[in-house]
Amino acid sequence: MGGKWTVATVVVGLLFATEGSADLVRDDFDDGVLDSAWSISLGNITGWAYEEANSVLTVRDVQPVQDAGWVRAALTQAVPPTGDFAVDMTLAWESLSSDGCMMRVGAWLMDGAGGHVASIRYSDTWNDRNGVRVAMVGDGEPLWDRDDSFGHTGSAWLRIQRTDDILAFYWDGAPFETGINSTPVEAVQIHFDTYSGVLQGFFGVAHVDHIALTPEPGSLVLLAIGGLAVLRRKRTWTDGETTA
Ligand SMILES: [Ca+2]
Ligand SMILES: [Ca+2]
Repeated sequence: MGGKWTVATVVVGLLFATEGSADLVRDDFDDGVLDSAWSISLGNITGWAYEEANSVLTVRDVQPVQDAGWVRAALTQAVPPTGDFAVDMTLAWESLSSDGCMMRVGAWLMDGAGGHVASIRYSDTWNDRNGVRVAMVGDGEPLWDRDDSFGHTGSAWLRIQRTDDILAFYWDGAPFETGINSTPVEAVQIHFDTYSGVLQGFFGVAHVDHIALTPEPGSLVLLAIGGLAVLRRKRTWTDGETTA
C-alpha cells in the first residue's frame, strides 16, 4: 500500500515536473554565447561565421565547396524520443538584394538513426528568384507553394505540431501543409544551407531569434509511464524479486 502511494506520488510528480520544465529544447540566443548544448556540424563548407548577440543568432558567409550541390552548417540538440510535440522557430533572412542568393534556413526534426522526420524552412533554391516556404515529411518531396515567393528580406514564425501522428505546418500562425509520420523525434536541428553547382548560389544572412521543442500531453504521459517503468525496475532490483 505504501509502495503504491509512493509510485502514484512519483508519477504525479513526474507529470508536474515535466509540465514545469516542458521544453525539451529552448534557446532564445540571449546571453551572447552559443549554448554548448548545440553540436555544430559542417558538411562540404569551407567556412562560415556566426554570432550570438542582441538575442539573435546571426549566420553569414556559409562558403560551399565548389560543385558540391547543397551544403550545410547545422546545429543539433538530442532529445528523448518524443511523439507529439510542437516546434517553434522565429527567423529572418536577407538575400543581400540579389536573386542569386540560394539558401535554406529552418528547423529539421530527425529520428534516432539520423533520418528525416519533418522539417520546415525558408527555402530559396533558385538563382533567379526569391525563396518560398517549404514543409517536408519523412522521405517525401518538399511541399511548397511556388506562388508564395518572399522578398529579399523577410521574417517568419515557423511551427510544426504533431498530434496523433498528424503533422501540421504553420507559417506566421497560419496552417499551410499537413502530413502523417509517427517516428519519434530524437534530435532537433537548425540548418543553414547553400548551394554550389550547376547554379552558383551564395548564402545571404540568417537570423534565428528563438527555437523550442515542447512535448505535447500525449508525450508527457509517455514520459511519465517511462519513468514509472524505470521505478518499477529499480524497486524490483532493490527488493531482490525475481519477477520480470
Ligand atoms: Ca546562448
Ligand atoms: Ca534566389
